Amino acid sequence: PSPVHPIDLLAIDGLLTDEEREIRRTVRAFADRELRPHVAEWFESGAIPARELARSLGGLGVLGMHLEGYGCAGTNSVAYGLACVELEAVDSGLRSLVSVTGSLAMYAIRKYGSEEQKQDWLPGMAAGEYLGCFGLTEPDAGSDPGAMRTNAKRDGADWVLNGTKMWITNGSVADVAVVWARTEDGVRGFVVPTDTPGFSAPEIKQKLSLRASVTSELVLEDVRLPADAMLPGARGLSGPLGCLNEARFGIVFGALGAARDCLETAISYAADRTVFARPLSSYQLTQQKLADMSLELGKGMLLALHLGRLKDQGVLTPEQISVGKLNNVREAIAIARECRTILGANGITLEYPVLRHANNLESVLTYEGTSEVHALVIGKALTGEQAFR
Ligand code: TGC
Ligand code: FAD
Repeated sequence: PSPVHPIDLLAIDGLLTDEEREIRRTVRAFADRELRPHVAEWFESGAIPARELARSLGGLGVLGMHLEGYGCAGTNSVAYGLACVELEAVDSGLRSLVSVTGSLAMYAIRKYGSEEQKQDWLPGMAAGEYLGCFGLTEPDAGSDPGAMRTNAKRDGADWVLNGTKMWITNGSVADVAVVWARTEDGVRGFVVPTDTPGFSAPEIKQKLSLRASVTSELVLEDVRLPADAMLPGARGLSGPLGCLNEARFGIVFGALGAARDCLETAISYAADRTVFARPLSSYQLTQQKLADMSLELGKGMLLALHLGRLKDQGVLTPEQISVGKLNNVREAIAIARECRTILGANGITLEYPVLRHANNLESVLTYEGTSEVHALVIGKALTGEQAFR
């Protein structure tokens, strides 16, 4: 590659191993072949072929790819992050499908599940035969999951779950839901097959963001589960929050994929577009915009890679993940919006990806901890004072 490659000006590629580059190449080729040609249509119609996608993503090996055993690929965290970049360079909704399946639902079962739960679900989820979702947020408890109302009560040996979860990715298409509920013993996680009587998952429509992703409500009305449906290894909020660390990590990388796709589009558009008799790319104002965006993309990638190396050494902290999520999503959305200005009116259509990415990033800024929540996590680390409540 040329030393001034617009998308890798800092030659960060040289910091990756051959295996990481190879995994990235494979995911990028798959994304270009199987996903990119269809994504504008999925976004416009607000419908994705989730089951087919899950099977092809399972075949690619990206579902739970950084988990060990049970049919999972067991790659390092950096390789997982790079896969997220390539998927999100197509659409945040596709990275979401992978994040929620692998980093939330599968991770919860892998980390906190019984041997039987792992055997029952993980190989099928890794292969994309079963889709998973993760129900933490409720209509009145988003940033403050400790305020959840969904509850699980004992009835003999069984558990009976009641409550409502909201904004749940993959909800209506999932075969299995990991649902967090209040019990006498604190918050516990439950593995809920979605065909259990009393469980329903109406899809949320009229979204203006993440349209190429299924988002649903989960309604639990006297959902009766056997005693062994509870995840034995998770007790208290640290259970679900431990899963969020995984998905947030994927977003630290993934958001930069959306930003990269926007910047590539803007650079190429500016070269082709003539304004006042010269290419748009020849104007200083345009070059200033492109230079600033390239700086933020490069810094964001260095940050992501640093956090990935820390994660692979087993020393990454939640506060460091908050630094990455806050910075990289904030910069990605700023880049997407700036690129939209370069495309002028063409920037508002689905013919180009920039406003689709910008709209998607509104969700990414909010889910997995809003930017405000991550600022407060960092604030607490800096001052020792918690300002959440
Ligand atoms: P706090 O009192 O601080 O902590 C309660 C317990 O949890 C532990 N803990 C963590 N453990 C692991 N990882 C973390 N990041 C943790 N943060 C806290 C903590 O040590 C404590 O443990 P213990 O044993 O002492 O009980 O909790 P708090 O109620 O004050 O809340 C803190 C706060 C606000 C940071 C937290 O609640 C939070 O992160 N809120 C945001 C919620 C959120 O991110 N929801 C995301 C839902 S899933 C989703 O959005 C999926 S979208 C994915 C997609 O489509 O891609
Ligand atoms: P609120 O918590 O009501 O926040 C509203 C505003 O108040 C925000 O700006 C917030 O930052 C601010 N705020 C909150 N607390 C404070 C404070 N202490 N100080 C200052 N400001 C504060 N959840 C799941 O469990 N599973 C999923 O799969 C999932 N997928 C999602 C998919 C999409 C497309 C979206 C949009 C959301 C998804 N979510 C999911 C939910 C997501 O995690 C929540 O939306 C998020 O945690 C914020 O909660 P909320 O929307 O209730 O906002």
